[in-house]
Amino acid sequence: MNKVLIVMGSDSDLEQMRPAWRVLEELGVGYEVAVASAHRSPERVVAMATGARAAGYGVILAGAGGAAHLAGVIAAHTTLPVVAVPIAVGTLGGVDALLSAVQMPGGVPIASVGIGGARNAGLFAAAILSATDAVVERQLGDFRERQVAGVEEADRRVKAKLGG
Ligand code: RP5
Repeated sequence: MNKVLIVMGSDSDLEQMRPAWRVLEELGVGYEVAVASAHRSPERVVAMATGARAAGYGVILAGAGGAAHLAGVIAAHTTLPVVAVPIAVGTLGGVDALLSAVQMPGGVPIASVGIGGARNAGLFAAAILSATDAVVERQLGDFRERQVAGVEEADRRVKAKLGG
C-alpha cells in the first residue's frame, strides 16, 4: 500500500505527466506508469483499478485530457484515493478535463490538481501515503525543508541583484 499507480489516457500525455514520477523519484516513493484509456480500452482500465489495492498501490493518479473521465471510471472500480491530472489538450486547453474532474457527481469522489499539475499530483500522492508510512513522511519533511532553503536562496539572489 505504499506505491503510486500513475495511469494516463494516451501516450500523448507522457510529457505532461512526467513531473509526477520525477517528484516521486525525488522522494523515494515507488510507482508504476501505465497507459489505459477509459473509452478506448475500458476493460484494461477496469482490470487495473480493480486490482490496484491488491497490487500494493495506496493511491492512483489519472492523467487525461478532453472529457477526462479516466479518473472517474477508475474511482468507480476501487475505493483507493484517485487524483485527476487534467491534461491541456485540444480546443479547450484542459478546461474541459478540469471541469469533468472537479464536477464529479456525488457518491464516487475524486480529487483533482490544476491543469498540468502533475508535479503537485505526485506530491499529493506522497502526502496521502505519508499518513501511514513514516519513511515517506520523513522524505516529504526533508523536501519541504529544501524548498524553504530554495526560497531563502532566491531572496538572497534578488537582494544581490537589486543591490539591497
Ligand atoms: C484523452 O484524449 C487522452 O488522455 C489525451 O489527453 C487525449 C488525446 O489522446 P490522443 O488522441 O492523443 O491519443 O483520452
